[in-house]
Amino acid sequence: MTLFPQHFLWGGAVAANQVEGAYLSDGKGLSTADIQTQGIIGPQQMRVAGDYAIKDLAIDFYHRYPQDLALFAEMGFSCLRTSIAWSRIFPQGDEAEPNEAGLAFYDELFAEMAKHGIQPLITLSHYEMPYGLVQRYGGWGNRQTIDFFERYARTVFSRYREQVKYWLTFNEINMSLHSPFTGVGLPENSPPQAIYQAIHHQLVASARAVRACHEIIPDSQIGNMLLGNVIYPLSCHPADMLESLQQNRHWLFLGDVQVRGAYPSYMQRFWQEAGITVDISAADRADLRHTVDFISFSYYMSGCTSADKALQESLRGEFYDMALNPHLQRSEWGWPIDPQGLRYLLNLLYDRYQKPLFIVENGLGAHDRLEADGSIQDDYRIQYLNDHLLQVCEALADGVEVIGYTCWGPIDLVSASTAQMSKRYGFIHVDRDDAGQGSLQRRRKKSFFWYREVIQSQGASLKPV
Ligand code: BGP
Repeated sequence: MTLFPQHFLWGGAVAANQVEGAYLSDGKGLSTADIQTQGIIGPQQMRVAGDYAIKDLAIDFYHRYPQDLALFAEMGFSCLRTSIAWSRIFPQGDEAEPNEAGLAFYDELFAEMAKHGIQPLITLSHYEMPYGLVQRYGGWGNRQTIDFFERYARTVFSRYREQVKYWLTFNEINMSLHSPFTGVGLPENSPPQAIYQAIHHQLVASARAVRACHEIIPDSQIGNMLLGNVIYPLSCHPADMLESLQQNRHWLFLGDVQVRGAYPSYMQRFWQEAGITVDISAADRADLRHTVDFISFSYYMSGCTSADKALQESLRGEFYDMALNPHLQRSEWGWPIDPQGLRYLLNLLYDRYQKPLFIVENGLGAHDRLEADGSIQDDYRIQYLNDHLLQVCEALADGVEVIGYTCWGPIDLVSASTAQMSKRYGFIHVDRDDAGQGSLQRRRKKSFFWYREVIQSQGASLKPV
């Protein structure tokens, strides 16, 4: 078996709004994530005054990070992916000066990570933006938001230039096509015309952040972040093959822009046939030429598509309109489990872009049971991660350049899609339930010791299937 390279970055990934809590502390403004009290997918229940949301406290990482980082270090993490909450730095989004208390929090967080030799991988915007920008400017629908974002990005690059060498621009940038409020701060029922225009503004902002990062921190690397939405044809019928090519392009075009610096030609036909006109200026095209150093992505599942839309609808799963694959088992939340899909995706992206790849999310959300002796025997999680990591080994053997792996939620956190605590991903259990009850105590699960061994042995301890 090919083992992981020596400088491979091992760790976990979290997002500010799913762990920090302290949602209005030290001058932080409301973010779009604070507004979505019930999760990011499906019918939105927007916060009204007096509402409670589980993320208001989340797992209180804001105050407990020293203890949590010590546990990550105990597992041998060389990297932790988290995000900066934009509204801690610019509470309303359009201020001329940043909020010093917000900046100071991340100074301390990064200093603590450095003590443990944990490299930060920082997402500039993980499913959140200052809500003020939505209320006053219409979110990413407005070009001015590009300038506000650039100001924010330059502020944090300048402040943390010594501490942070790995950056990501927008989390799962393709998500806006499914959940426009989450991705671009537009109403959920926005027409495709408005969504593609907002996405375009975000792509320009991403490219401007790449340029700023290269200027301000020359020894840094900055990547994009895609939801690895692999879609297989439901059959080998040529029409199904073509349909899967088109469906994959619906998310890959974002990677094409961020990696190659221009829209791919197939988008012209797509927009034309859909009656969409995206306003792209000459200055935008020049900005887009600033391309990422590496590609990062999340991978949880694969899906299927068919040219026969009635058939596809009849096989529809839990995730958007993807049809279920009859060959795959599913998680308790209905997400198809497909380890080989990860090898497929790594090869697909490497064939297409020949850039280093970073797997920045992967994992199994599951109910855990606390045994009478206080242990958690999460063998299902171990199995899931073991099988996926074996496929990363296969991709390495295929010659794919993979620079790191940060599995999702190394510590239990609030689910993005459902706002549940009970959908657990962690190696570390957090005592808190869906109603917000619990001591917040941290406990090592069986998988904690398993992951520690995987990291220590550079993958040699993985069990062949
Ligand atoms: C990704 C998001 C994460 C995360 C993960 C798991 O789409 O980037 O924020 O939450 O999915 O999803 P969930 O929390 O819904 O189980």
